[in-house]
Amino acid sequence: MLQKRTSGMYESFVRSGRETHATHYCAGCGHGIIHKIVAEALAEMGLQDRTIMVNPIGCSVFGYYYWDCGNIGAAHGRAQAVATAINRTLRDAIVIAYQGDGDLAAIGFNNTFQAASRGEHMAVFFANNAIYGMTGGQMAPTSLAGMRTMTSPAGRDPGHEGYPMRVCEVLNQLKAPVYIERVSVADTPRIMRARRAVRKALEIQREGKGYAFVEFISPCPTSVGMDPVRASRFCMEEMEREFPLGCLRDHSEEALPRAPRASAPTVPQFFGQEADIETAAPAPDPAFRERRLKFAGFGGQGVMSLGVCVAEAARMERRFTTWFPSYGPEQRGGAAACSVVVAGQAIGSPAVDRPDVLVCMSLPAYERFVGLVAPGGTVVVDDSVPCRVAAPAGVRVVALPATRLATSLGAPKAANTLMLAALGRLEVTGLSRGSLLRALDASFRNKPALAEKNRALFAEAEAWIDAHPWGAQSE
Ligand SMILES: Cc1ncc(C[n+]2csc(CCOP(=O)(O)OP(=O)(O)O)c2C)c(N)n1
Repeated sequence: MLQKRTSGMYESFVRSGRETHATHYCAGCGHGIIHKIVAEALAEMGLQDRTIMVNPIGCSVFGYYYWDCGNIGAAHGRAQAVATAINRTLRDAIVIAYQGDGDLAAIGFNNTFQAASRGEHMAVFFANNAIYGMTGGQMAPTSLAGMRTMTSPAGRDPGHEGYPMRVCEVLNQLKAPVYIERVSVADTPRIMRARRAVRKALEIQREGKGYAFVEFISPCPTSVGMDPVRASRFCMEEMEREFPLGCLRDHSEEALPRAPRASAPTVPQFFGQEADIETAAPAPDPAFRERRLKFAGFGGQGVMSLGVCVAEAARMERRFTTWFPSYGPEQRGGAAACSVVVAGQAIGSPAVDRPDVLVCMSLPAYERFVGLVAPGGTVVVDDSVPCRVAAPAGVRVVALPATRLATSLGAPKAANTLMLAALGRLEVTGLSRGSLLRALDASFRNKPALAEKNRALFAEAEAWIDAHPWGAQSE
């Protein structure tokens, strides 16, 4: 049966255009076997069209040349973080993270542990060959005591390098995982057992029951410096002593399928509960043009709360929104920036690399971000900032005397409120003046005197803006 071609794999592997029917794996490598049994299971269970495989770094990085399903690459060790994002966005997808021991148990261990602890809905296939294969045989967390590797030429010394890490046993301390099993692909009976484990893990995904982890003891003849037969014996005799095979946990009977996503998820409010603020879920509106905004300045200038106000106004209008802060190391005076996205549908990433709108309250902020503004975008800058760096072509720059005006009105710390008014007048947020003002009010809900003062400042800023048409200031 294992000799048969499976439709879970492509017919040819066009990796380099030379040998399209051969794999890039060395003779006797376990990765090829695991690829095959995973592909077979996907095809036979009819899951290919729903599956997204996440391949991080290691010998299996080219998984996408083999598995005929969705594939996404991840940075070294980050497969389960990426798998988490996919699975939370595409809830019907079957998500698989396929990782080696260096990837999963060294650089990526925290990702592994946290995803397992959260009980993310994914199948993790962990190829443990006790060594870093791709990079030429360095010691891995799972290298055996006494094992010679490139970085432990005298043999792994537990007193110096620690003991081999038993990942299944560590994960078995956690509450959330549904299924944890260690199998091997070192000989045919073991491969048959491994096939069952793969199907079990995928079954758990199909039923939406949670986190399933399968470790494969897998030979790496090249890096352990043995021929394929000896490398398989090494797996069965030495590795299995350290990593006993078997099922550590199977809660698949008791585990409940995950509940469908609530049609109206509760929305956290940026400024806490308040009776007159609606808490309704965002209303999808694909026609709404997504706005990506960046607010930047020094800590203490209020750029963070300015971003929060815009996000809160968006929430009040039942837009989808994110607010994503980025702090410098100091709380006061250091660089501070935040990104806000206002959208009519679910937001893929809260990071704003190419803002449509940039609000700058300091020179370093201006110089750092102005070049990133998207064509057709707008920069609103405090006029104390000398704009020596030109904005990209097609980007309008508007200078507002926010700090000067706020100071002359007796509220030097409220320059951010003036910026908010400017955003309203410029109509660059896609949000109404009323919502911006209500969000501003909400931000001072426990300080009525300040709320009133800021409402007045907002109006003063608008009056100033109306008296100084933007056209005259644009570049
Ligand atoms: C951030 C980063 N650090 C280091 C590397 C180098 N690197 C590539 S693969 C690898 C280890 C892979 O070993 P493992 O996860 O055990 O997979 P195998 O190749 O044995 O299947 C390392 C350290 C990298 N690509 N990226």
